[in-house]
Amino acid sequence: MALMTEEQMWAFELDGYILLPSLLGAPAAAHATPAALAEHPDLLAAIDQLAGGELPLWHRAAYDGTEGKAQEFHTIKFELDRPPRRRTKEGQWANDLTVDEQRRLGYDTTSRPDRVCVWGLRALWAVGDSCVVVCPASHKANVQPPPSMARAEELGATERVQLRAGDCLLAVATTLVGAAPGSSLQECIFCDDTRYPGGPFGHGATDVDSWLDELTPARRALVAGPPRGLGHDGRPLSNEQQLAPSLLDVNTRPDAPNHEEVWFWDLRGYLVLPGVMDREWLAQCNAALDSPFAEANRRPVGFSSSVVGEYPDYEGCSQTIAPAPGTRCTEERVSQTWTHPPPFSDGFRRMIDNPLVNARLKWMIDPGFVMTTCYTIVSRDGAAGQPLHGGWFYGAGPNYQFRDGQPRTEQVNIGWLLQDVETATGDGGLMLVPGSHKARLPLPRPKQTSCDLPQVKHMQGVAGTVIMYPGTTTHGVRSWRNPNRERRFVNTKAGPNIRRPEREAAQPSP
Ligand SMILES: O=C(O)CCC(=O)C(=O)O
Repeated sequence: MALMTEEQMWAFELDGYILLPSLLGAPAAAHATPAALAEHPDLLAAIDQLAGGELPLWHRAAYDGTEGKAQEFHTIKFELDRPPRRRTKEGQWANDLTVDEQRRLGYDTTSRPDRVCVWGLRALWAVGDSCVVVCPASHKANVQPPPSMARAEELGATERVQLRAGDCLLAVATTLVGAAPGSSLQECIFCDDTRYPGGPFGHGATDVDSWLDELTPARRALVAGPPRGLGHDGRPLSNEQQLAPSLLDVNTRPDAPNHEEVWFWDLRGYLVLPGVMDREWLAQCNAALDSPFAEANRRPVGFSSSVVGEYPDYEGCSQTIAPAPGTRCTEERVSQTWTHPPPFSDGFRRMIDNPLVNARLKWMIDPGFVMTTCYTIVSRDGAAGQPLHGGWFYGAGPNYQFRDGQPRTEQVNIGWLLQDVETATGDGGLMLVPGSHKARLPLPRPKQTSCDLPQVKHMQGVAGTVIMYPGTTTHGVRSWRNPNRERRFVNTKAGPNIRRPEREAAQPSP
């Protein structure tokens, strides 16, 4: 098996799965025994490259520089967690998504600051031509439970991956995956061998500890644990009970956040709200932008090195973000749109207190959020876009976390579409890398070409749509190529109310 490329490693970390094509020919796949599939050397090599390796043990006691004391390493090794089996259920997630399963086989970004630990992997071998429905980035989901596969597809949270017989889809064990109808899949689940050492296909056997039998049932339950998934009172625990208290669990008010929306936001790092602006409101903003006042206040955005980089003439730069060939046509903006006098600013000031947007900002940031900025982009045909930026690899900035059962971020960008955006007609505009608000690896291509990675999504939509995303979701702008209409997009931003206190006037000393 060839070495995984940087792009494949990045994609696996971002989306929690990878397709390993043609590991076997179709006839060999159809006749392979389950054991042969589980032990296929190319599959094991891929697992080792994506999740294996050596963990340095950075304990002072193990390595304090004393002569003769060597740094100790732990070699990560995966073994079959259970017997391989044929996936017979179609149209449903394959994952047993109890919290217990997540802890045991999950994707762990918090144990170590220096790396991610993958505790479990799921290989789906196509023994005949198949299709797997995947929910990218669900290996990092913080919100339980996920919608059914059909609903997740409706929400646009899934991808369909076509497999030819002999291909193998390798996923983090907690990435949501499932067979589409007509698929023929053999499943092998692998587990990190040291996390749950136990007998073959059985873990945590405690009945060898006979001293436990001497304890009262109450003490025994506290030492050995109640049967998996049950509380100490013997009642089954729900997923929510096994998680930190969540805003979704306790909040039964009529304006409580919508569970699916919070799930989608946490998973994909954006939310699309169609129909926020009606025709009259759109007309008001567009008329303001047609006015001589707007014409006089449009300012081109200079070619900063962040756009042009080492390519002042866009040589080597992807056409996805370059200006029209032979031109240096740039984006234009009406800055600080809210601060301009009425009536120009009237339609834009309505964006400050829109109830649909603000209801979301309450749970995306916190109920004390503030609006921090507003600018309007009015780019002509041929205008350059912006390379991908945003995300914690690219400078200290707004972050994304999930704390106390709810999402938190320091900046939400709110994009207001003042006209339709369609890739087919040459429109450019906002692009996002879904799931990148939690990415742990930097983009695998230079900034002038990373916009062409297949994981980048062009955000199309009809006029009146609002697109919300944390500033830390990696984003950029496709160049605008439409002679019939210019780009009209308002960008407002909100964040927590972090204010520097006024400096106290120097007090004369008594
Ligand atoms: O113009 C856009 O759609 C995105 C603007 C942007 O990149 C930003 O606000 O950081």
